[in-house]
Amino acid sequence: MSTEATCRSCGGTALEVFLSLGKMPLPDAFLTEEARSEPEPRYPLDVAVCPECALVQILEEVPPEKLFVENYLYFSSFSDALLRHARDHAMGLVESRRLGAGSLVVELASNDGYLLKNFASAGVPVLGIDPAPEPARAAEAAGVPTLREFFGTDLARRLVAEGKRADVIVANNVMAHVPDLNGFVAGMAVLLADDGLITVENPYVRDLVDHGEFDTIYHEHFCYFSCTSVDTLVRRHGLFLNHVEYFPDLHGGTLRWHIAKREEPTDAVRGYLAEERRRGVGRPAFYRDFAARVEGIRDELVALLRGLKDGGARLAGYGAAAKATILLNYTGIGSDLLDFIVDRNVHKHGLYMPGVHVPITGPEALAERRPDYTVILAWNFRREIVHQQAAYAEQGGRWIVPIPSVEVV
Ligand code: JHZ
Ligand code: ZN
Repeated sequence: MSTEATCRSCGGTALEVFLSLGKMPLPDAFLTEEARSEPEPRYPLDVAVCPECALVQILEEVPPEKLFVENYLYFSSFSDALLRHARDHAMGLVESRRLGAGSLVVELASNDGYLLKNFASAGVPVLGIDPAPEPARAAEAAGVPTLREFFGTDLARRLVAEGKRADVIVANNVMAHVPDLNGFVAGMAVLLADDGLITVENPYVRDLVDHGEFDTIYHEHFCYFSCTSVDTLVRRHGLFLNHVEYFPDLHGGTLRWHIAKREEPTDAVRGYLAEERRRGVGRPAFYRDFAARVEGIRDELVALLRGLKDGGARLAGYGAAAKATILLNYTGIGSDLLDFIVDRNVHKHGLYMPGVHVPITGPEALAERRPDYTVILAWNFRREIVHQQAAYAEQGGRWIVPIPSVEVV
């Protein structure tokens, strides 16, 4: 299906839609008890690829204030695996970039300070930028100075006028969150010192497709990246994609792109770009069977849960993640099947899942209420969750993993 929309990166007009998930509620718009009786806004969720620059993107543009200021209770620090990943990244940068008291590290979408606190305790000056009030407050409390703003060219110019230039800019899971993608990248180019380094992490769109990760498509994520689309995007702003690292277990498969003002590509970058050309990651054909595979996952999961429920089993979910909102609303799995959802994030306790209104509570409910089956909705943390909840399985509880394929563990 073609559309009227223009590409967020190159402005091209030949976008091809390959998946429509229907009208979805905002993924982090958890509801209070009282709000459950009020109508919830829903927005169409259609995903397209731009054959001109390879960028995958959604068509709908919900204002970022609605997504990240009014409705955002995501705190990075509730995953031990993610904290380890962040610490390793920070310590690696301190060493490889020889950072010290005269350096400046800026993180865009610094959340609760999960990453920058590592630089701060190594004596490296930091600046966090994040518009989400609750996580930013936690960052300040952790000793991470945080500007509560959206990042773009204007803010970058203001910081430079104050005499600030970044030796390192880190942008983890945020480049997908900005409607004005070019303004965001241009801003990074303005703020970066001439010999500085930008690292950007995001889930890899190749893995999203290969592993059927349809539930990571939601209104907070305007774009879904490959090396090809990132390379084209940053070049437009005088920046170069020089290196790539792959973390297969992080958020369903994450790439970390190293970007700088001088062109010095490693073999890793050349290898990824060649492989993406070979597989046609920038071409519509790569995405054409995705919708049918997503429907297959949906039908299989619904049939499994219905069958178990009809047989008298009690079911629950683990992980009130943004992706859980999409999985539940797209499949129609609600309170008729799941009694409750547990999550370690205390800010979500007592609230209800958007759209389907399943109640959210703490992980101790698994031991107390002993559901027969628990669907791991935060399947990206499957390993960490199963390990942490070993007692649940020892007491006879079973796990169901929906993605990359429906599996009873
Ligand atoms: P998690 C978030 O998406 C939001 P979400 C955001 N839009 C984004 O881009 C991606 O991350 C990258 C909980 N949990 O991280 C914490 C436990 O309870 O997959 C979270 O609520 N126990 C910024 O929301 C949820 O699960 C645990 O042991 O889809 C996971 O959400 C662990 C590890 C997590 O992201
Ligand atoms: Zn494009």
